[in-house]
Amino acid sequence: MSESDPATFPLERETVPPFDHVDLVTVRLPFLKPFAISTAVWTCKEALLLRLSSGSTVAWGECVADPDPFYASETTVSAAHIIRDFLLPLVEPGITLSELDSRFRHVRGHQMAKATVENAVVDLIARTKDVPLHELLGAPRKKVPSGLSIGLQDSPSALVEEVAEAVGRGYHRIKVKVKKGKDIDYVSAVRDRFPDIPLMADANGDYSLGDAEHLARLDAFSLMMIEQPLSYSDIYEHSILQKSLATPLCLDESIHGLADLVAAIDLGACRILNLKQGRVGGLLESLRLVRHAAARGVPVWSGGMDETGIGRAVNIHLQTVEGITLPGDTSETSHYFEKDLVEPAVVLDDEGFIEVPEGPGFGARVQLDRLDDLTLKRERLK
Ligand code: OSB
Ligand code: MG
Repeated sequence: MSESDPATFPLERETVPPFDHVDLVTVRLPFLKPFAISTAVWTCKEALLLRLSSGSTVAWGECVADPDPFYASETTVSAAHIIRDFLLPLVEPGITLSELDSRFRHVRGHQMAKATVENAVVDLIARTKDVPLHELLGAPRKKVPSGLSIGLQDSPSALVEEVAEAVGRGYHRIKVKVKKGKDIDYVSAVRDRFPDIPLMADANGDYSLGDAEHLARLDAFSLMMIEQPLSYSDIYEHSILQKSLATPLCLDESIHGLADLVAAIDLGACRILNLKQGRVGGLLESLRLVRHAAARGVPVWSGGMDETGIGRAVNIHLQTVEGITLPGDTSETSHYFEKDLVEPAVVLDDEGFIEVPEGPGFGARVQLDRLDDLTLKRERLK
């Protein structure tokens, strides 16, 4: 393909730098408070990190998989297996990212494992060239808007309190988790107190098509969107549900790559996309999704997986890309953690915006003493 081929991104022509060592590091960061969604309650962030080193240059990729398969089928342990035994052997210095992407397609699924390796390779490229990640993505430095995802609460009033705190901090939009039995009353209480804030709800697949009439009651609350009301594996039923709802549907779990997005938009199942780069196999595939969504007039925002400072920084860089048009799920570090792996922490400015961290690669600097304190396991792969 030629330089000017619109089907390619400059990132695809970057080449894999040589590297000396590869390590998998599992870390566990306690949450300040438990985070509950319809399918799980987490009290800590357990993450698999991939470390690549080349001389004194160290690059990182954070895997967005949880230790359990309650959000997606991949886990930290399945990702370690796929990375060690299938993906890393395909990573050859000198090949382009386009070639790496083709090689990875031979491995079916396992997008989170693929994204981990891709993220580490892209960070190594950026650090080797001494450029920030957003530059490799073809985007200018800019502040990105903030957004908060608030977990399931014990009562509508507890939720209203959480929302009030977030509004006070200046978050640009607020997402509340919902599930059967914790939905209409909860959203209604928030709307009563805050009639005008940009607000949305995320069900993580808790409902079925039989709940269509019930879900239509959410139309009364001017939500920006309802995220993933139906099964993690469904696209088609969302298209049926959308016909009986005024509120736009947003897909998260169901979208694993460009082909899923094309199908979902064509079917009318996805009017807004929650893009998690780790869920779709990495940054390059993310650029493809953003371009397709923009061409179809579908707004995109960057989701989050309550990442450590490594993945959080990657999500911030990604949001500099044109076509990511809505505030996402990028919160301050202090919402989740007392102690993170990196400096500086993510903070909101006076207007609720987030700065892209300065420096090469994803920018934030891993603090080795904290990493040691938070490490559960290390495995040298090379
Ligand atoms: O559904 O978007 C989700 C966290 C873990 C798993 C799934 C989801 C989430 C979030 C939190 O909503 C987003 C964040 O703060 O990173
Ligand atoms: Mg979601």
